[in-house]
Amino acid sequence: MNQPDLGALPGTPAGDGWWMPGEFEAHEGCWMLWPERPDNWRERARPAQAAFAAVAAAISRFEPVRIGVSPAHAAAARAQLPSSVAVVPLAHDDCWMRDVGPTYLVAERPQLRGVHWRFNAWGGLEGGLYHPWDQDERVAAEVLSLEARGRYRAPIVIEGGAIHVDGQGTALLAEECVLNPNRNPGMTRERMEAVLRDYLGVTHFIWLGLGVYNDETDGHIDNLACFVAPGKVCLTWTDDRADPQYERSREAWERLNEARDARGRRIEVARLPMPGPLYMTEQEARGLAPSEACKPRSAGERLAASYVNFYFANGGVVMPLFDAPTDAQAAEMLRGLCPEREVIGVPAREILLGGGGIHCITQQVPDPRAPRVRPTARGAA
Ligand code: KQY
Repeated sequence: MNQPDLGALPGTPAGDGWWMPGEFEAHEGCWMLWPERPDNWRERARPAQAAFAAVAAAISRFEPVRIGVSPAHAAAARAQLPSSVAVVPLAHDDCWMRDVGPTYLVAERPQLRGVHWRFNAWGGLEGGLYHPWDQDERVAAEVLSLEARGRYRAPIVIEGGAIHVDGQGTALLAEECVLNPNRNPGMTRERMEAVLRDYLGVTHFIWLGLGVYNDETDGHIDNLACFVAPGKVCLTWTDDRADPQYERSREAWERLNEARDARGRRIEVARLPMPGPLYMTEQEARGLAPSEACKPRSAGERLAASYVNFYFANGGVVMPLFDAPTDAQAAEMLRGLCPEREVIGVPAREILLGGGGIHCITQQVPDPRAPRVRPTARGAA
């Protein structure tokens, strides 16, 4: 039973004229969280902290970055981060700002609001990734309150990494995750679409099936495919028919080729090569603190690596580096897809070992001053 949330706005974003813009649109800045827990991040999270600091430094070349840090870690984080990155005291259980942070909304006026989704650590007590998650559940509300922005409390469990939009009325989603009963048991696709229309201001859905093989989020879209512009999607891809990712990507490719967006356009699809396959090593697994509170990880586990898990910054693309030959191919493709942006690679294996990528650890704050027109339903554009 959802408790009434007295600090939340009444009504719904769409009803009030708000919508989620595309990530490729102008930003005011970026939020991140600091990795701290020794049961998810090896060697007391030191290698992950170095990787997060490198991501923050790369993004801060393009836009302001704020990073939420538990008070006990504030001094150590400050010492590891460049002075261009602001450190903000913020309690959290782990560090996936994409998933626990607000989904920002824009309107035809220079302000922002945010959606505070319900969070259950990617599946709750049956199959979720850690417990408790009560501090993570509050991160979106804390961030919006720090920024004095209006907050809508959504009635569903979902994570930011499960949602991509084109900012013109289209949402791109994966069934494996968004319709998974471990998030919202008993919820139908129709009801889910109705809630997402209300809270994202979208009018049209492109549903893909399964996400990336062995992705512990149950197939977040942000690891499989993303919009690089309205009408243009990039998809993680392998030509190896024997790889378990092949069928997943092939099916997504077919669905994207058949799809239309909210404005009735066909989707142009670019295939980004998949790295690896990559696996956790003995040494990496040995560096994790044993714990009852966190999903165990072991040597030999396939890692859900994907170049689609990059971050759009103002004038830049910050992409994960995993594996030299495919890194170069993916970077080349992203330069071709986003010729007006500088593409920067940041080593991301340490982030991958914790179960995600650069997109998963970031949350863009849209620029509320960018001129925008409210998306309209198909045919009315
Ligand atoms: O895909 C994402 N947005 C987040 C990955 C979270 C993994 C938790 N271990």
